[in-house]
Amino acid sequence: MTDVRTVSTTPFQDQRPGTSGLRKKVDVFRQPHYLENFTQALFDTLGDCRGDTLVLGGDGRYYNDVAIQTILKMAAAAGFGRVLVGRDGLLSTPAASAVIRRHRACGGIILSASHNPGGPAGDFGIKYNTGNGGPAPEQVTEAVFERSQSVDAYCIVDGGDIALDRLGATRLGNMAVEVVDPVQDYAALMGELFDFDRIHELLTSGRFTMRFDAMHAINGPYARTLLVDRLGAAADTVMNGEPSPDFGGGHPDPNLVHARELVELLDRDPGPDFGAATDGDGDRNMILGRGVFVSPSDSVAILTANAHLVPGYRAGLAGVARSMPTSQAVDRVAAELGIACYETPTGWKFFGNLLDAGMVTLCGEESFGTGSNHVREKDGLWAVLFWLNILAVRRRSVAEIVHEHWAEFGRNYYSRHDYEALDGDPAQGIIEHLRAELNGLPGKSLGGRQINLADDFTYTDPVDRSVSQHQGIRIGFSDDSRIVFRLSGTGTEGATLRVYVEQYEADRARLHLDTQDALAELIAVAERLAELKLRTGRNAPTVIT
Ligand code: VG1
Ligand code: CO
Repeated sequence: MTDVRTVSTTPFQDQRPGTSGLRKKVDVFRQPHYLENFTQALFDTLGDCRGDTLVLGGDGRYYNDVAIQTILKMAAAAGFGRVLVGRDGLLSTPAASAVIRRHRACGGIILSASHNPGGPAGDFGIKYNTGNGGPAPEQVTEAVFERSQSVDAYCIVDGGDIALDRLGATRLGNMAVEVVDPVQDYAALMGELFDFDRIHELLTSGRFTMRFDAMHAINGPYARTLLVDRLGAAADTVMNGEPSPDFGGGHPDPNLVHARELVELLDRDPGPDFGAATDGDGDRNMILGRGVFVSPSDSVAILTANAHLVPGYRAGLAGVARSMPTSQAVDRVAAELGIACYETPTGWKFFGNLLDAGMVTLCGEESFGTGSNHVREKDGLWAVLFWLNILAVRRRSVAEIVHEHWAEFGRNYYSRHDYEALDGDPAQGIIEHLRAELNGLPGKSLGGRQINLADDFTYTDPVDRSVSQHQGIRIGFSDDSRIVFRLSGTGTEGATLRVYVEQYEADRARLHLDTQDALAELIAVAERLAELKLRTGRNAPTVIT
């Protein structure tokens, strides 16, 4: 029997989880007792864990290895019966969700700050997922925060570090530590959903080439196993495939700015037919074709429209859901299919109840997130395989599929403008200024458009009726255009204001405009409403996606 040691501590004020777990600079997490306090607050909130199974893994970023050992020793002290930990402490976010579900664990801890940069000067994060495999709902994260504010001691077993480099079981006190293959369960699940024979045929046909950019992050081994070993893609398909603690010094965010190497490859003539990238923890995805970038909002709409071509979804979709700022492209497909489309606040945790209740099958967010009821997280590689399955069946190029989709449903021009690392007060000031204006806006005309909706989005969960307020300022116009303003809940430096702009276009002659040009008038309206230049002191956004 290993001794449990009780260590006294004092609370940290800043342990409230954001959109997706607790994210801070590595230096913050390295403060004595910081990680331990939060972990103890979590275990206290969960209650009696004796005999339970916990899943544990992370995206391999700097501090992952240290944190894993601490959490293992605290889990043993809390009385967990068994911890399933990915080899070398690694699990992508969607794979962790799959492992929780397959092994009926009570929950899991994922160490990641997702697409935020890593390394000693970068970010670290910790997130708890419940037994359904999904991010803990707000009630749970709030309870953990509450507990963190009064935690005065934590429990830990003493002893040396556990070797995590070999599969198999060891013991830590009374707890079993099982080191599992991080890819195996996930790969098996993908094989159940997609037509691997058709995809294999496409990838070995000699008429199709692709590149997958793992961005030096967690998905390298997953992509190599699935795309190269199982599906026959060329050996050089996976680029930046070795996970590294600082993501090769890069920013593991799969968008046109940070995945530039891939974007440049796709721009070459002749470039690959298909390109994709995923983020730090493997849950985000970017899809590219020759000469075309598929906006994430369009991607979820296109997957919905083509889901009947994919074995795992052939039986039909129960419904779909998108986060509030995501474009309404998928709404049009849902209407055509006669299925429900739900609008939830930003963050994957809000899809959990709908998925658990069988009310939706596919979900998506504008922030490069797509997923389904196969797990309870967004899933980057799943989205790539879904696209490959569609491409294999339809034998059309990515551009043709996108353009045909617009021709059928119209196009929702869409863009997000981020103002990063603002001072907290002016950022909050913009939201408060808009809030104060809301009542006077409906009925007003701006830039030739009539406002028919202006509110601060409140969501009532259709399943458990829980209410989430202040989820973003929505301004809707009579022509279905929208502008949304909200503050990010994942940043670690100052405040980030996100401005989301959307405009619907049905005119076939106007389906191929440059996105920023098409949205120029609406962007000007956003500027007028929020006084962005004046209040941010910036002439332009930091990042446009
Ligand atoms: C952002 C995105 C949101 C996403 C969240 C977590 O949150 O906007 O859609 O769910 O990141 O994704 P925020 O609060 O910064 O806007 V990940 O891949 O960073 O876990
Ligand atoms: Co992520």
